[in-house]
Amino acid sequence: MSLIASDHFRIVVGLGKSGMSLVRFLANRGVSFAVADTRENPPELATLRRDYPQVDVRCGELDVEFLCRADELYVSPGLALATPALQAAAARGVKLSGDIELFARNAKAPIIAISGSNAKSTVTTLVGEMAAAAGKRVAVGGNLGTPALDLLSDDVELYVMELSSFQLETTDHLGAEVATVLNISEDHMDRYSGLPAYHLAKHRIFRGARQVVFNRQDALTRPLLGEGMPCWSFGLGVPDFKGFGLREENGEKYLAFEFQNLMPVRELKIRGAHNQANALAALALGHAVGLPFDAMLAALRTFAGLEHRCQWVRDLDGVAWYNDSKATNVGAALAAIEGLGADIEGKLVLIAGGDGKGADFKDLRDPVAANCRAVVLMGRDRELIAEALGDAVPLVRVSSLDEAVQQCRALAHPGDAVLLSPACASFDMFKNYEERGQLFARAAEDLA
Ligand code: LK2
Repeated sequence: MSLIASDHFRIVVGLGKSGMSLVRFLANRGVSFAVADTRENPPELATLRRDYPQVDVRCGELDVEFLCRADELYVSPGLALATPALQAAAARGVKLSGDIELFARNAKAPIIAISGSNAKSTVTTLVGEMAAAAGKRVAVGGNLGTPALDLLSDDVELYVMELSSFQLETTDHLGAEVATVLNISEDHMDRYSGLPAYHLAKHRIFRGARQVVFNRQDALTRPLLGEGMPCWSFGLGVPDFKGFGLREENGEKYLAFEFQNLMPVRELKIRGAHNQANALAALALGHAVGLPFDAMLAALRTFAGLEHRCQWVRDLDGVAWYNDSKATNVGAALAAIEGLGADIEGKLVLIAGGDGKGADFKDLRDPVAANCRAVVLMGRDRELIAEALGDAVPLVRVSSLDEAVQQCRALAHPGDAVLLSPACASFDMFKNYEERGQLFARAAEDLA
């Protein structure tokens, strides 16, 4: 039975991946709806016309009168709620909502909800594998992979959801069994007035949550209204009551819970301190929903990391090539530069640049000076990065990814690593970060 009344009229605003999942959901439940998109030719238009020819679709500039025919709009995460036409409709009493709100209203199994500026895909995937290893019928998706509404099924026992700040902005009441904001660092400053507004959007994940996981090393991840809610924590320090952390014993470093050592850190396949924090966060989330430690640790031992996330591509003439195209903000690039930089004999040759989304790149300067031989800059905001880096290391400007790869080959010495970790979104030059990563990997593989 659907939990939404069918005598109402809805409009799906934005016809991308999640827009299409909304269309399927509403159509299957017999709800009357229309579709609007700001673009003349949205990506899923052909699919919509083929599968749902009866649906009214309006492309191009949003028409307030049309939007006001609906009592609820389901707004794409790609469209700012501050868009004047949306605000005009809201002022006339139209409710602004989104796919995650609809998902939360209809999900019948517990939800593990994961947000943060970085590592949310890694932790979401890890928790999903932990649940599967524990024999749970688990559904994993949201901001990564399958859109939330496509996961809904009466067979599912546990939902593991990655949620972006944009998705949370259109979600009133998530009601997660356990929710976390893994970390907060600057991102999307083209859509938020500043860090406080971004922080506020992320913290909507805690609405209606029964338990919380927070990061002891990042105060911005603590819920402000945590009273009465069971709180678990993770961090790289020694853990205390209800905490996951690291403990050293006889020269061996362990993942630990409270006063119990769980597993030597060296058994993890994913490298770097940030990945140890990711493993601890996943353990905390899994423990909160009662997953047994043996299954969770087995999943940790086999997980080798995500595509486009500091992914090894090839070795050539003593140089290792890594694809970290998923680094779409400064915090992510820093984790890769410091993590990989500490792991290699030589230095890094870094490829950075793209759509900086209004970021301040100054935090890159010292880690780049310490870890990089040179930086190859591309994309719309390359001069902003150049300015922030100053004379820390040699800078090379290029106008294509292929050219970047050629330059890296010439710059790198044996023992070095080439790292694509752009600290920027890809939309100025590519369809998305996946396409950027694939083209990089192909260009690197094609080097003779
Ligand atoms: O900001 S996003 O959540 N993701 C990008 C980022 O983190 O910068 C990914 C960057 C990359 O290089 O791949 C985001 C941006 C734009 C979006 C979106 C999510 C546009 C969209 C859906 C989701 O559809 C556009 C429809 C507009 C009517």
